[in-house]
Amino acid sequence: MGKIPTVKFNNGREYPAFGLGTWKSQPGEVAQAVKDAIDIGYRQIDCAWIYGNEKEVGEALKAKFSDGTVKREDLYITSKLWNTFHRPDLVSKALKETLNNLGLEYLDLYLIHWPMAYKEEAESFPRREDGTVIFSDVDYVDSWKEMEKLQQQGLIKSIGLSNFNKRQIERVLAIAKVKPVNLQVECHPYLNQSKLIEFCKSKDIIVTAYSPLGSGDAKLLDDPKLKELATKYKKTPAQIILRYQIDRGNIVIPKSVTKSRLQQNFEIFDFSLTKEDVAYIDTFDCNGRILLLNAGYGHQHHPFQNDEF
Ligand code: 1BO
Repeated sequence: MGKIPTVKFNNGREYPAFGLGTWKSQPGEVAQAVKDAIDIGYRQIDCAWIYGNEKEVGEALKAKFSDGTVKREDLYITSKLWNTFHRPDLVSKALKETLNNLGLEYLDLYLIHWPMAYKEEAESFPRREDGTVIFSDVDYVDSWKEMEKLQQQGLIKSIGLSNFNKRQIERVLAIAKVKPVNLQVECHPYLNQSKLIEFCKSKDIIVTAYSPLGSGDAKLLDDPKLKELATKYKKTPAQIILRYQIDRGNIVIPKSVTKSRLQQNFEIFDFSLTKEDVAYIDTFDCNGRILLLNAGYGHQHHPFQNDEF
């Protein structure tokens, strides 16, 4: 079994190019999944306040520190600032809640989860009686300035963005004293994000692919062209898709709570795809975005409303 490759952020820090996604992992199952993943060799865990399971992730981390499997400095923990905490005076409070949930003194990477701010200090999706979400007009560039301060205070090693489009990243870069190191977006063969990745490379920003295996309804995993590639490399379609991201220079964070699948997803460091096969998989793109975040429709900062990438 090969070693997990790393990427280098624009601040000089190395980050594992592979980690465990925890979005949609239920509180009753995520702790065991994190423990199993660390035992298998995973060293990056991707979290977010909105996933509602950070406390259980924290319990698993504590157990793995206590039994001596890993030390804090062996792990790379990411989390994300939710939309109801964008207002500058709430950013530090939100980070501290996440640190408290996870039982950590610092995060390795903290991202603004979405460019849209929602009404502050209410429920996570504050809604009117008609069901529409109540927005806030806080501008994410002001939240970014607070992220920079938290990094200076040593509470975060690196800062970045998630679900931002090119124009929104440019707006952050225009005011940034600290450049974002990372952009986390939905990315898989049916939504390969090539233009956005090319743009990020030109700005020295590493892309993380979330939902790398698609929607989980097996549509992508059953693709006959991927099955052919899997046969050629003696791997599974899932392993081909995960390796595809690593061979493009991206970080990939597949989610699973099943030990055998955690193990299978990890077995991708003993081979690589040829350039031709990466280019071939690029041709599968069909603008197949799964997560549109309809709850943010109509917001001035919703990232996917126009033809922008
Ligand atoms: C609402 C969660 C999106 C993926 O991080």
